[in-house]
Amino acid sequence: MAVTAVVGLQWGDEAKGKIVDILADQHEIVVRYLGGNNAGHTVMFGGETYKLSLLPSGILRPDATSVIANGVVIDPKALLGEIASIKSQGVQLGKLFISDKAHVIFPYHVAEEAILEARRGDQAIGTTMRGIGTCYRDKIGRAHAIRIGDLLRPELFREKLEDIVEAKNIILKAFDPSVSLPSVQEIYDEYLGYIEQLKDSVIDTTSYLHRELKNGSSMLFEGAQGSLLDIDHGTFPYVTSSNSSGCGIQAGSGIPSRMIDRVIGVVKAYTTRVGGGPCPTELEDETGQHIRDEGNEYGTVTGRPRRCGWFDAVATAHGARVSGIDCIAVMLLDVLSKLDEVKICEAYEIHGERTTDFPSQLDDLAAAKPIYRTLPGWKTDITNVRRLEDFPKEARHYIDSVSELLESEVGFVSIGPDREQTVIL
Ligand code: 2SA
Ligand code: MG
Repeated sequence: MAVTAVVGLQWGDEAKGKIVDILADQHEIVVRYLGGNNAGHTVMFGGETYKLSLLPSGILRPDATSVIANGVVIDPKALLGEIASIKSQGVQLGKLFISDKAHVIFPYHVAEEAILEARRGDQAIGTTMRGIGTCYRDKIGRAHAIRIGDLLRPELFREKLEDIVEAKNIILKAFDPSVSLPSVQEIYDEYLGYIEQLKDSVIDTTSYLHRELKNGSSMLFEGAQGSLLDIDHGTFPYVTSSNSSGCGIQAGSGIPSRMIDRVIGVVKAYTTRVGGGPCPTELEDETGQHIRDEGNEYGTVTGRPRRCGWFDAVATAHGARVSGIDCIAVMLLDVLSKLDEVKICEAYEIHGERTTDFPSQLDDLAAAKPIYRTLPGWKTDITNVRRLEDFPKEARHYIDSVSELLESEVGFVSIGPDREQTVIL
């Protein structure tokens, strides 16, 4: 298995971390290419639970190399905190490389996000409040951006910071006169302290990854969030601020997609969403609460209850198309085991018309009425199943229906949190 990518096809939290963990020991290098400490990956092994946010899952394996590539936005304080917390769990960390081109999150990014979200009132995006979107915006805007490589050049860093802090004070105080940002000196000292601790890991990861590809090293690209949160292809503006579908790999790492041998699209057997924005199959009833309880559907980073609903094949197939997948991993199938019947949304009705195209406009998506295919439940504990042929026929039927609607083969079915609770096809 030379170069593999694992990408979420829904609104994040598809349990990508589990698939990455299963594949990690077949790959020498694990690469994160987008997002930041908004992501939450839970990996369980040896009876321990590890919560990762910014660190690639490869970090839990001493023989793997983890790369935080250029497309990631880095809050160095959060990164150092995460490293310390994983170490305190007794893990011997693998080697870590950080891109000198990755952009840096500063306190003014977090402050500005709080102001912008508050101004949206009941239309708030429901972000993770980590300064992700405001940092990406400054990257695209160029004028107020600082990269990891800049922190290694103290004079340049200081010069940029003076200009930026002045501008941020003008902008943020116009919104909210009571805003109080740390001074240039405070930020400068704080961030020089962080980079001092991280500097041995900072390299040009693009050149490194290309060299390793030439050497024949195996690589695993670890997605964060999901395809429907993609800034271009997701449910804008209720999205994250980066290309969180498979599209992001190339820009976020410098590795062209034609060099990737296999893209695995990860889907949950139902739908969840955290934050605002339309979600056509959401169930605001007992069944929705049942799924939330059975699936323990609460945010890893923020602890927010996730919105739950039936599997949405229209939305997920869109995620699958833009991500260019080779197979799917169907996760958390066991969560549906107690239900008498299960539903899959196979089309939308929008303003009286049936469609399987995922709408590009938010008001059309908000108007979409799911057209369901109802399937019988399996009403059996499936957590001990290890082979596809051992699933009850109703569960097989469910898996086959998902595969048919996504026009993709199934590569994995997960029926519990443990590594062993995975049927590999
Ligand atoms: P942001 O903070 O700018 O990226 O938020 C924008 C939208 O993206 C959503 N988002 C997520 N959705 C699901 N899971 C995410 N990661 C954490 C997790 C979230 C948590 O794994 O559970 O703990 O709450 C994630 N990160 C961003 C977010 O909800 C906004 O809708
Ligand atoms: Mg998550």
